[in-house]
Amino acid sequence: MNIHNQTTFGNFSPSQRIHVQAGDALLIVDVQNDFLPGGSLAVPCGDQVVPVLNHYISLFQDRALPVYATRDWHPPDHCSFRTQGGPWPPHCIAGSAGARFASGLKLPPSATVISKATSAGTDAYSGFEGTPLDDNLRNANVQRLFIGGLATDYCVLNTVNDALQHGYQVFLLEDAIRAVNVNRNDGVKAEWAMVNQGAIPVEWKMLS
Ligand code: VGL
Ligand code: ZN
Repeated sequence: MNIHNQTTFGNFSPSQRIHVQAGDALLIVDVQNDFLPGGSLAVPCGDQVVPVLNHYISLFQDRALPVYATRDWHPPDHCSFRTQGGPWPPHCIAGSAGARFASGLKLPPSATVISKATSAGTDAYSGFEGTPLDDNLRNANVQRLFIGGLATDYCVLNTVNDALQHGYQVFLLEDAIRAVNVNRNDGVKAEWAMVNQGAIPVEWKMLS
């Protein structure tokens, strides 16, 4: 089933092309080694988002539009770790190899990096939680966000929902997200939840 066959989204019909323009920004969520196959919290097929995101990066770079990248950046005793009673294996420990952006991700030098969940006692699945992301976007006059990355059912979901709450128009890059799927269908459920909140699902071929 392809979400694009279902309906229209707000003012957009799925056949319409979306012109990437001033006021737009690319927001890449947590494309870090620990979330890729072989990492400590591997997202199935998480590596597949990398080449697709590189296409989006090129498009935004070519138009001199801003690129933002969030990263999970935990202390070694973070509350989300099983060692501390949390749900996850230790992952994305600040400064570790696992916390580095995927080596194949062609982040431009001008990209703004946003670190999140940096203190032991609080988790943050959203790139807006406890970070300067909203201020940065406002200062850059960003109105529309094109969001992709990992993982669909956690940090992408929460970042997209917060972006909508903050008043941004959100385009969800459906070909550049992958889910953890702790429970079967968590990923598709998350996609529907984001669309239900107002995110517009797009894929590479729809942009111009
Ligand atoms: C994430 C689980 C734990 C994510 C971060 O980036 O989606 N998932 N920490
Ligand atoms: Zn985490």
